[in-house]
Amino acid sequence: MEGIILSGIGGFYTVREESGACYTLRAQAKLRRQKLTPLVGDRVSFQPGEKGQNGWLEAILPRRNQLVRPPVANIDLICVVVAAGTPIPDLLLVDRMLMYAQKRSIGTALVVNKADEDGRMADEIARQYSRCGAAVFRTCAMTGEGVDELRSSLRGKVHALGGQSGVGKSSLVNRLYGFDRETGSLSERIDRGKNTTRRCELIPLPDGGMVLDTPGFSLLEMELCDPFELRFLVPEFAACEGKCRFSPCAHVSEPECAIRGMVERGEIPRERWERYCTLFNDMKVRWRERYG
Ligand SMILES: Nc1nc2c(ncn2[C@@H]2O[C@H](COP(=O)(O)OP(=O)(O)OP(=O)(O)O)[C@@H](O)[C@H]2O)c(=O)[nH]1
Ligand SMILES: [Mg+2]
Ligand SMILES: [Zn+2]
Repeated sequence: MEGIILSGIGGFYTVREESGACYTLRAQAKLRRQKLTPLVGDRVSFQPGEKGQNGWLEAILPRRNQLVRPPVANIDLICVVVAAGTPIPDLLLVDRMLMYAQKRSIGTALVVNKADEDGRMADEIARQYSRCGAAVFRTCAMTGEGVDELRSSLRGKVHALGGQSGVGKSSLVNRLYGFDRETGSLSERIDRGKNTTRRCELIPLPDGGMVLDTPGFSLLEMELCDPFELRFLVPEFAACEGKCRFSPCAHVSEPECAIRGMVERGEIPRERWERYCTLFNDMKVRWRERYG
C-alpha cells in the first residue's frame, strides 16, 4: 500500500492512505541500515499491521524536494511567517528562508502577522519584500485580517508555515482552518524554554491541500555553496543580471554594478540588498574556510 507520512513520533509514523485511512508504522530495519530517515510529507509504501499491531514502512518513494528546517518533504509552498512586533523580526532569517526555498524551486509566501501590534512595522516589512518574488500578506490571526486572502492563495496546496517561535504560526493555522491547535504566549514560552509546537504535523484539508504547522526556529544556515551563486536566489536582481561591468559580479562592491544602480534608484529596497551583502560575505568566509 502507499500513503503519506503525516507525523512521526519516537520512531512511529502515522501514514495516511488515499482513502483517508491512517496506519501506525515503524521503519523497517532495511531503511534504518541505509540511513534513510522518513520525513513528514514523504510518500511511502508500506505493509499494514495485523489487528492492533503496527505495520512496516518499507520504502520512501522519490522526493520532489526536501527541507532540513522544517524537516519535511514534498512541499508545494512555504509560508515564511514573521511578526510585526514580538518576537522582534529577524529579517536575515526571512531572507535565508526565502533563498533556501528558491534554491529548491519551492513556492513562497511572506506572511507579516500581528499587523495589529505595529501597523507601521508591518507596512515597512511589506515594503522591503514587495518585489521579492513571494506574495506578501499582512495578517492578524486574532481578528482574521488578511486571512481570507492568504487562504485563497493556499487552496489545494501542500503548504508549511515556518518561522521564529511565537510569530503566530499555530494561531494562523487555527484561524485559516478552524482548528484548535495549542498556541502559547511569550511568558509561557520562556517558562518552558521551548516551542509551543514541538513537532511537524501534516494536516489534510477538505480542499485536497494539506497544511503543516511546524515548531519555530531561530537558526537556519544555508548549505555551503559558491557565494557567487547566491545572487541567482534574489529575484529582484534578475532584471539587471548580466548588465554589470564585471562578470561575474557579486553585486556587493564592484564598480559600475547594475544592481547597485537599481538600489540607488530605489528599484530594489536598500535593506534587502544590504542583507544580501551580509549573506554573501558570510558565505564567502565559509567557502574560503572550506576551499582555501
Ligand atoms: N496581537 C497578536 N497576537 C498574536 C497574533 N497571532 C498570534 N498571536 C499570539 O502570539 C503568541 C504565539 O502564537 P503561536 O501561534 O503559539 O506562535 P507559533 O509561531 O506557533 O509558536 P511556536 O509553536 O513556538 O513556533 C500567542 O500568545 C498568540 O495568541 C496576532 O496576529 N496578533
Ligand atoms: Mg506553534
Ligand atoms: Zn553587479
